[in-house]
Amino acid sequence: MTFSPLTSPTSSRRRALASVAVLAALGLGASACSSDSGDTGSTSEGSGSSGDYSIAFLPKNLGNPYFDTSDQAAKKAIEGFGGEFKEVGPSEATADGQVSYINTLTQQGVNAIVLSANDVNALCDSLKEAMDADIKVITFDSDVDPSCRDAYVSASSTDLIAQSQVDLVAEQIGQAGEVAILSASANATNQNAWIEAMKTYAAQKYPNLQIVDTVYGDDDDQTSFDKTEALLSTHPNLKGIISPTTVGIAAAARYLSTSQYKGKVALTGLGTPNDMRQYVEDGTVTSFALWNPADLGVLASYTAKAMIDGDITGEEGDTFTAEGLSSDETDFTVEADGIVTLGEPFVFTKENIGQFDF
Ligand code: RAM
Repeated sequence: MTFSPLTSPTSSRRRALASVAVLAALGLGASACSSDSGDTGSTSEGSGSSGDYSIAFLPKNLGNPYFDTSDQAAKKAIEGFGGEFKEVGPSEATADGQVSYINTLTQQGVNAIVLSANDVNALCDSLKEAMDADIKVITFDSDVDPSCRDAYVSASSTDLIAQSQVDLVAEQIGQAGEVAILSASANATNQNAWIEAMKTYAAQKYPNLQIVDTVYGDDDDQTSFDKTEALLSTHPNLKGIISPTTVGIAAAARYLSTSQYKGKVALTGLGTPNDMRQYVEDGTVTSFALWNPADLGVLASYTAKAMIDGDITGEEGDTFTAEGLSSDETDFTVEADGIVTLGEPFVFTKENIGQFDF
């Protein structure tokens, strides 16, 4: 599947993107009230009738625009098929913060938990308890060990995500020089897989490009900003930064935009068009990549539904359908290790960024 609506604008894409924008403007799915798990995060209850589809989304952290977009789209999809959407999550992107929510959701007896994991192993005990209680466990965006979930909904392949970011930075720095990585949290499964693949690919394809450092901004805006400043003073010859996180790249762009490094040190990675627009327009950033986080939320919702319905079990070759993706794609097949893949990363530039609103 490709992210075709982004490459060739159609009225259906415009409608899909417009609906995301309207939901965002209304603030749906982003309301905060006190949680019953004792964490400092929050809960957002959906209003649909529960049926058999009581589905809880657990992002890495709340207040992250990427997850706001995916979870708002999930809410719409789940309520569209008669289910009840709920979003819970910690304020900081830590595994500890997620465990208490998983335990609470298990006690509540939801039908499915859909989570983006802050750690590959640390959530496993609580997720296995959830599965033992007949709760379907779907990871999306960031996986856990395959033994601790039923299926993983991935934005794209690890290699494609890694290669697109390395190619972008290589193109911007003339394929040579020092590059550093500003990641999310140190244990994030998705970023760690992408970083490993980036290092392998860069060493093979760009022998004169050296990845000299990896630092962690914890998907926290201020920490990411401070780590960018520190990177630039630690590595005076740095030519480029890759930040494979929407929070990190936005904070790094903000730092660079008013610094002496603007236009001299390249910045790319994974960002949302809305976060990055001003930095593309002011020349701080040339290009960056992502997929549509709303589509990821919708696909994860339909994966949960298919699993609750017993249409799929996570076995390779299982097929199911999803509705409402911006690509008009409907048919999906479970791959090896219970993986469902959305599509390919898309590159945003000054020329196309105006077409997107998420
Ligand atoms: C941040 C999170 C998320 C990642 C995106 C690209 O929002 O770390 O897990 O997929 O960036």
